[in-house]
Amino acid sequence: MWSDICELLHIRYPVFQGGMAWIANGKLAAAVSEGGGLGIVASGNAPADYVREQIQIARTLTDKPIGVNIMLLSPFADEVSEMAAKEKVAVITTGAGNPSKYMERWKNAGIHVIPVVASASMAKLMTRLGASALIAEGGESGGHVGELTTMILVPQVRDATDLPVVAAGGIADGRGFAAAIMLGACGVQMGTRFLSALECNIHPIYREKILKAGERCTMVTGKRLGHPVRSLRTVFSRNYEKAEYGGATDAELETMGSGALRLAVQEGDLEKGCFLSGQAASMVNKVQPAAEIIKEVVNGAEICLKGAGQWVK
Ligand code: TUI
Repeated sequence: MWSDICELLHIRYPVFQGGMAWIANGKLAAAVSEGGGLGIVASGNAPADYVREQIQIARTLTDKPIGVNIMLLSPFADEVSEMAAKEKVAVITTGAGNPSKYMERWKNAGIHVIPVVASASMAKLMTRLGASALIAEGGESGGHVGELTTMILVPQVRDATDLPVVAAGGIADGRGFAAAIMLGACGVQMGTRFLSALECNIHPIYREKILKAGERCTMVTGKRLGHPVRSLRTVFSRNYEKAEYGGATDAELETMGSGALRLAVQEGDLEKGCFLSGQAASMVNKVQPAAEIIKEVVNGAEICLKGAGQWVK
């Protein structure tokens, strides 16, 4: 597998690791980049100092390109944005909003800006503002989700821009990768599949929940507050849903949600923690090094794509 995005970013395989808040640290990002993909340090709601430290950790572990994901709802988005520009990371991806106001600064620092878009109109805007590529993320993904599925979003983003498109949401093996190529993508981003990477430092309870997850393992909560989030179906997410539709105030919901990502990742707290996960959790069944995950997915896609000719007589 080789595509425009490999050329552009100097990576071996067109595989990005999603910028998962509290999870995608310097160690995981470096392992993915060493494996030939693009490792991404997540900022989530963390201050700039923490994110800078993680970039530095990644840089001690690999000399390959790494990216930083900026979560635009974060109270620290401004300072993380400035820090990432000063650090001159290879790539900035963004999530959960519109990064327009930062784009000029990042581009002037020589950084490739690759925003996550959840619609074709956002894809057009980001193209106009000088993005290097786009990530089209469907609602099968974990965390903050848009309305459209990957199947519907990717072809429409393909038609809306001439930029390279990376598909995300629901992709966890070679078949998903090959399907994304058919929809017009030139690469994929995976988050949930990397939750089982050896180098991914999540609580053993979180990892176990992902490995054992069945096909109806996730649900979306948070629509009432305008921030729909996909997570594992747990005591916490069921209680949150009950509160959401059972008359809890906005302030009560905010209190339930605050700190919930950290409690899942670091404490494995099934009652107060929010275990973000995509629908693909049911396809994640083994712990293996990040580099092996990349190889397996790429090999699987190659087999699918090479065999695709059989359908045309
Ligand atoms: O950002 C994500 N996934 C995330 S962010 C996150 S942390 C969080 N914590 C609490 C509440 C909310 C988030 C956990 N997971 N994925 C990228 C993504 N971006 N998916 C969808 C979008 C998106 C949606 C709307 C991007 C742009 C957009 O445009 C809105 C606008 O302003 O026009």
